[in-house]
Amino acid sequence: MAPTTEVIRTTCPRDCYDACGIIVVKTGGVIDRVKGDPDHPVARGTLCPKCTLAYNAEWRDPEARMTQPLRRVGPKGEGRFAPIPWDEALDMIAGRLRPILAEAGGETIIQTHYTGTFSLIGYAFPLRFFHRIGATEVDPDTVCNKAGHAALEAIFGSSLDGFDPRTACDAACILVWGANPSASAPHAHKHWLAEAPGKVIVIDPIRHPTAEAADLHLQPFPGTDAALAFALLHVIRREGLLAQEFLDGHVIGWEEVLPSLDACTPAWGEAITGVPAAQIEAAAVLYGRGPSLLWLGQGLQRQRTGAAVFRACSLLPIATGNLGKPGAGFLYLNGTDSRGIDPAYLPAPHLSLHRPPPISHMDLAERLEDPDRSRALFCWNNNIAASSPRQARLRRALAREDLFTVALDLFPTDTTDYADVVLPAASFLEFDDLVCSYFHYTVSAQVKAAEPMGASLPNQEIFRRLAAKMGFAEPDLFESDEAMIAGLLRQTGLGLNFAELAQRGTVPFQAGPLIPFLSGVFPTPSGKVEITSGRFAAAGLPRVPRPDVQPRPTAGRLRVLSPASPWLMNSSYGNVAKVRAQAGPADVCLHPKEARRRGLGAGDPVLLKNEAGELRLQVSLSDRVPPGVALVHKGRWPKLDPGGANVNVLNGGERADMAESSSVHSVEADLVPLARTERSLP
Ligand SMILES: Nc1nc2c(c(=O)[nH]1)N[C@H]1C(S)=C(S)[C@@H](COP(=O)(O)OP(=O)(O)OC[C@H]3O[C@@H](n4cnc5c(=O)[nH]c(N)nc54)[C@H](O)[C@@H]3O)O[C@H]1N2
Ligand SMILES: Nc1nc2c(c(=O)[nH]1)N[C@H]1C(S)=C(S)[C@@H](COP(=O)(O)OP(=O)(O)OC[C@H]3O[C@@H](n4cnc5c(=O)[nH]c(N)nc54)[C@H](O)[C@@H]3O)O[C@H]1N2
Ligand code: SF4
Ligand SMILES: [Mo]
Repeated sequence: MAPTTEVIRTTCPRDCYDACGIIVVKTGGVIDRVKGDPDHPVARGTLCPKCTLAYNAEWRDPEARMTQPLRRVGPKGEGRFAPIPWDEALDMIAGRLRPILAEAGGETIIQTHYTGTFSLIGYAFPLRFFHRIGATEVDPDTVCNKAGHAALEAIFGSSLDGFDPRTACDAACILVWGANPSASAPHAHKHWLAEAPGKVIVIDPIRHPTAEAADLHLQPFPGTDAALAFALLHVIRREGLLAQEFLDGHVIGWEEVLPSLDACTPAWGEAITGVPAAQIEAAAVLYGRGPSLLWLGQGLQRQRTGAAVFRACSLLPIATGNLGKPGAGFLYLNGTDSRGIDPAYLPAPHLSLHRPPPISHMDLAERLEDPDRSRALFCWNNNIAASSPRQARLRRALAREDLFTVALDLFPTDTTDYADVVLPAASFLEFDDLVCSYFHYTVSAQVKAAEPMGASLPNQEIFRRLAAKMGFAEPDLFESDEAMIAGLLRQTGLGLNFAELAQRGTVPFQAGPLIPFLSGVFPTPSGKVEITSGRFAAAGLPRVPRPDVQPRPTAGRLRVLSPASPWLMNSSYGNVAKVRAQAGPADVCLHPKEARRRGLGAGDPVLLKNEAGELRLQVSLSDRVPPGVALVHKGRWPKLDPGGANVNVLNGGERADMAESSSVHSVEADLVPLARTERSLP
């Protein structure tokens, strides 16, 4: 008899705008293919190449995955471990935590987490455990997008109520500012933008494939976007495209911005940003006539002046009244609240008796250097040794013998190499959960397609078991996945149970497009858009947004941009052999003129070097990158590259201007040629 074939519909839970629908094909009870769901409106039958490669190789390979709890047997950082049973691993952890809690307090237990998996329960349920013990959270958004959130919340009262992508059919213009959908939202690039009836404008220092496909690409030097926004506003006002009624009725502070527009002519804008005045004119008119959508990238705010940039860019929809109507609005990230989900339900912060202040990723290395303030570290859904700032310093701190470290992951990463105990996490193919795209207003089922590999367990089950070992009794710490999924689905009001959702895969949250701020009332203290919110002054920023820019790098230095690679998902897939083959050796991409000026050619070995560290790379050439900029993609695994480092070794952890957030795209470095023979050094 031929083996039976079974098809399971599920959802990709990576930190990606697309949240693709997946088809898992099983033959004789074993998965033999993971592919795009042809019926899914975003995936349309194909996953991105990186996920296709990873989900059909290492993610299902017991040789590549971690399948048992491990106890360290070598020096920290070497990654030498012995397998141990779950009971022993959890006893060991509980045995270390109890005295720390009794003697030093929960705040000396540092926990870092993020979006390694972004399914709702796998992402948030473990926080219940950390709230219960009063651990110090490393605020996850500080490594990614917190400055932008802070600025948008202050101005609009929310950073999580973006336009509904379905409203693109009503938009005459879509402005993508400092995002690279061709890498970070590949299906939005391929379908959503390509099919939008309106004109597409991209503002990005790099001519990435989305910029290339756009009707208009403005290429400012990094860090000059606030000036560009003001030059656009100058033209918008001059052309009579201000939405005076909206400004009069719904906005606080516009009249304080107006005087500074006079000087911000397109010629001035060109001199400061490098964008030709004619392009500034054209973009301003296109956007200003509207209706227009504004996609604010996360890359855009990873700057020292990230919040100032967001304040300036936000003036565009405000001044032109592109808010609260079809075909208009801004999008940063769309939150789950707008799908009815109570943000406090999964993390259950009420379990904390004492909640120590969170710290920033910018301060993580320093905190971990201090034995009095950090006795233990938990790292889950997050690969800090690859992705957090101050890489060299952080790794030295992680090597502290007395820092009791627990890491959860699917794979033996640079971070797990430093752990005392490693706990193997099950993959998204191995448990039920829900996924909410942060772009599309949808709700999706993540459906178990196989048993957890080896002895691995989903994050949530690991923390339920650890809570039991600790002798905790609060029922919230033991809530079942089934009960939580049912509870979450009830909150959405969709009227579907999990089996029904699983059958459909993905459903829209509502039939037609959501229109945020439709009532004209904003969730700010005044109910209006607050350009001059007191939160800015409290953060030490000017009361009124200004066209300030960051100084260009000093002579000889390059601005290092380290955005998303199309082949990697943050640091995920850094170990996938076929992905590594596609991504090639660690490279720094330069404009041919920049390289020529320095006497360098393709393939030449170089050192990028600054106060924080140095990184050995190979030169590649492309006129997509402007002169003065070095493009080095994020996410490679340090231990698999020469020198055991990646681009974060150059990231000194300097903060953005708000919310203790990352300014990694402001990093500057010198480029030092190496002799060809030095290339083969270890
Ligand atoms: N230079 C530079 N650095 C950056 C950035 C940049 O632009 N430039 N961007 C920053 C940004 S935006 C982010 S979000 C961070 C993120 O950086 P990372 O922390 O590297 O993020 P991921 O690769 O998404 O996930 C982390 C780990 O989660 C694991 N994982 C996957 N599924 C599960 C699971 O179910 N359970 C558990 N326990 N683990 C799982 C993966 O194997 C992976 O090792 O990097 C930041 N670092
Ligand atoms: N393939 C892939 N997809 C991903 C990820 C990944 O690592 N790989 N990561 C996921 C995560 S965690 C996140 S946060 C998102 C991030 O997705 P995006 O928001 O797209 O962020 P980045 O890739 O960091 O940078 C986007 C763009 O910002 C530009 N940029 C940098 N500095 C400036 C500036 O000063 N001005 C302007 N105008 N542009 C600037 C960069 O050139 C880059 O093209 O992507 C998610 N999707
Ligand atoms: S990472 Fe993004 S593009 Fe790739 S399969 Fe997952 S959701 Fe789709
Ligand atoms: Mo991110």
